[in-house]
Amino acid sequence: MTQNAVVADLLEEMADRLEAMDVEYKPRAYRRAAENVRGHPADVAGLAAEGEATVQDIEGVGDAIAAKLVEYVETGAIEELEELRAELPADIEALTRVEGVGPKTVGDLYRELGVETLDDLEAAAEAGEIQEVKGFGPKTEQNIREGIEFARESHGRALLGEGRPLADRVINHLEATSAVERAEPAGSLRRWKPTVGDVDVLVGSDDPESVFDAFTGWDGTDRVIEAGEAKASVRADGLQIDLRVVDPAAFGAALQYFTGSRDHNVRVRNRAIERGLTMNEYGVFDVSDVDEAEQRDGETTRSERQSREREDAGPRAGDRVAGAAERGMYAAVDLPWVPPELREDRGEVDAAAAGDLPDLVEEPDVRGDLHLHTEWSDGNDTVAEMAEAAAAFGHDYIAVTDHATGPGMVGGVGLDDEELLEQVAEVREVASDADVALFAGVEANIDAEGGLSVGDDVLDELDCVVASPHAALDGDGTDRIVTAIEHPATDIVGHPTGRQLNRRSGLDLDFETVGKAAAEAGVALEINANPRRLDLRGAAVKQAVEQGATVVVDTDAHRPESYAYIRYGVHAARRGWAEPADVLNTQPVSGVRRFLDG
Ligand code: DGT
Ligand code: CA
Ligand code: CA
Ligand code: ZN
Repeated sequence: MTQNAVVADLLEEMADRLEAMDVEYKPRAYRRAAENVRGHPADVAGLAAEGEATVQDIEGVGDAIAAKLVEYVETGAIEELEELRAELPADIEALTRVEGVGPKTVGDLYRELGVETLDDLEAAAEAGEIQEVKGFGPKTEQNIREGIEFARESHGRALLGEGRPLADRVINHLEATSAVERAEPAGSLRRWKPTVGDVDVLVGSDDPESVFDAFTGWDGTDRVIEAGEAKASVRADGLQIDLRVVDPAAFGAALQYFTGSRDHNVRVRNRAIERGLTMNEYGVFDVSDVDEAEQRDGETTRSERQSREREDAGPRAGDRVAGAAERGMYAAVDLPWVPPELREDRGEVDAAAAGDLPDLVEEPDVRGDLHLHTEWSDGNDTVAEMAEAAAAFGHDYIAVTDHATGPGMVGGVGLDDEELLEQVAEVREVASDADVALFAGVEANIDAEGGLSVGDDVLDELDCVVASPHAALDGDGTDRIVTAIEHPATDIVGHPTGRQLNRRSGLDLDFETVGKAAAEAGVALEINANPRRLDLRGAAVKQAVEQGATVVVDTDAHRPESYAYIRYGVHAARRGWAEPADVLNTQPVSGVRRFLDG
């Protein structure tokens, strides 16, 4: 997104929210300004930096809106917008994707029924509550109900954090069916990609019919989309699940094929071709006695590949040399098994061939969580409760890192310097009698210049300083983040890009530069495991770790249940080729203390 589009989106959100609050005239003015900003040839943020007078040259931008644009450029936020968001905490962008639901409807349904999300809207419609609201009727309610699914789908990709639990549930159900020999997730879900197009599940069975019956009859299934001989698709929780059932003798081959990625599979298949073998979803076959024409060199065009795939789908020729186990598929082309998280064609096949695959970090390696919130800021629970829950989860240590005040913090959420010192005292007291070690910390805001929003004397009192960007999250942020890394008090950079999946792409960072700076300063780069963020993402982790940077997998938990998000972060680390030694919180508490002190 260009800067102008970002600014236009904010103005449009202002318009929507003002309209939802039944404010007159202003929404139209904001929409008109948004349209003109979007189409303006020059960089509007740059104009705004020159002052209100300059930005008023844009058609439809009067003094009030000009002041907001200048405010945004200077502070990274528009205070009135933040206030409107706090006053009407509904996901207006998602809700207005439902046909027939405009900002006014969002305002009405929030005030009358507390509807904030698509899930809330669906629940209210199912319960017949919407038709009871003044100005609404059964017809409107019915239309809303029918529009919700499309609104969800139109969003495109689902979060891994939604797809994984769904896959776990359906696989549990299938495994209880006696006809199922093996059931595994496949596709992007098995590679732990942060977003998934659908949920792919693979079953090995001699009795596909019983498996499909169990699948389409599952009580989690909302609707059967397609039910064929070898594949069925259903909709569940707003996601599509594709189930394929294969002969157990070919399960490993199908698992390898349907895990992807396509580009990874092309590389592996080329090794088969080099060895006079064919490789497809049914196995690896030695065709040297069967069909000379099948043997080609590694360079194949896309259309050749596609025509071969069509042939492969037919009867299998030659002797099957692998197929039941996935490991055997790789062994047949002289490779060790490649963990699914690495199968993105980022050099993993060459590394495997050279015996250089990383020894990836695993979920049980993680011993603590260094970024979480309590009721001191916007968390749900006390310090003592979060400590107790961490011990129950199996952690050895946590850092309590509530928000500090500063840019991006709304409605008095963050702690000022005095409150931070009070909290340190409480953390020390809880620590004296807890089953986990506690670090007293803060999540400080990184301002537009890379400075931290907490006084230096207070930072000195804290064990663990997480510095995070919360506002002005677009454009190149490399200098800003490097400045924050170089602040002597910074221990961890939290969610370094500030991205939110499906919502905003966050800062552009040069991860080589950031990784090098972090390595030099002894600062850890966070892999925020919250499934809405997964920030840093795998590719960025790989670049940073190659520069010698340490990463840390944190959940940013605001309640005890969120400690379980850690697995998404660990798999993001694995997508970044991280080994245990690259990850700060695989260390025992003594090692972490040394890192934080250093
Ligand atoms: P997604 O669903 O968009 O998140 O991404 P994937 O990777 O799960 O893609 P999907 O669901 O279309 O297919 C699952 C895997 O199956 C994919 O990673 C590779 C494999 N696959 C599916 N269709 C083809 C194909 O026509 N050719 C090749 N080479 N592989 C395929
Ligand atoms: Ca998929
Ligand atoms: Ca699929
Ligand atoms: Zn946080």
